[in-house]
Amino acid sequence: MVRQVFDCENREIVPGRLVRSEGEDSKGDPVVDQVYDGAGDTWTYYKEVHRRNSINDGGMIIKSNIHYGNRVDNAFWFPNPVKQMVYGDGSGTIFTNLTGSLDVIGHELTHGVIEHEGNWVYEFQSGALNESFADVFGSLVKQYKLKQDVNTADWLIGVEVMAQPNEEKPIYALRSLKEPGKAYQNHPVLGDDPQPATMDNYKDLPIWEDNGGVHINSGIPNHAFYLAAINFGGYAWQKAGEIWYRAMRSSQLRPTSSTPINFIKAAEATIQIARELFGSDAERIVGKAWSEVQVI
Ligand code: ASN
Ligand code: ZN
Repeated sequence: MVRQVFDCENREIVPGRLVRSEGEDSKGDPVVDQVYDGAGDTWTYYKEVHRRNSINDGGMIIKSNIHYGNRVDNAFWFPNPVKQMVYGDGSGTIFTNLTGSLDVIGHELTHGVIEHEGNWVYEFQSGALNESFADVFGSLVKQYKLKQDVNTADWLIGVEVMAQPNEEKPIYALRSLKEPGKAYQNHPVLGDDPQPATMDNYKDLPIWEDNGGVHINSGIPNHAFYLAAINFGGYAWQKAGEIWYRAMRSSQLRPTSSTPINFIKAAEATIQIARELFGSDAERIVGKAWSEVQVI
């Protein structure tokens, strides 16, 4: 594994100043160390569980930029041709510094992995699948690191990075795969968690609202993954995670310019891969999960 951490020193210029390279000791900024360790945990997850060598499966350097801009409330993968991670420090109203949650780091780096596989267009159902797979693997990176089984995992994204503006009504997390729509309530800026868990609550949004709801309708495939993992039991990365990983790489989920992928195609691909990898019981478990969220 090869990592580099860059400090943007509150400017919005990428890359920032190189402050830590692979194998070097920590130099005192805890944010540098968090992102260095989190990138390492993500690399280790993909290598040990799915035998993938880094974001491009070709050993590429994982570059992380921290202290990006002034109190920026976001973290994101800068796509091709930059191919680097960027993390803001958070405003203290919505988020604290975005390197604080390993599942957020795993989520963002998974956007890089997806770019090198199906490269699912970031809008409507295709974008919601891009978001969902980023959440699934973000959560799995954390579960693997903590060796949590499906029952001990919290299935939440971003617990540690949520600012707590209201002590009486704690804000738990940014998203929940277990209970989409219940990650937070009465947030002073974000309001209530808008995620549906099933297709009867699918939000048909225009492109200018969250790219057609990519962070909203992702609750549906997120919950399908959760239900499949719970029914397999044990460690989620061993069966459900491997099936979803193979689906991410599958030719079945390669979009063409005329036909984007969608939830039904993701369901069909994961069901078929479940049978090929683990047999008919697995096929039934994955099929039941997608039918419980009303995709099939
Ligand atoms: N943090 C966000 C995400 O990874 C950035 C974005 O909206 N693309 O989904
Ligand atoms: Zn994302």
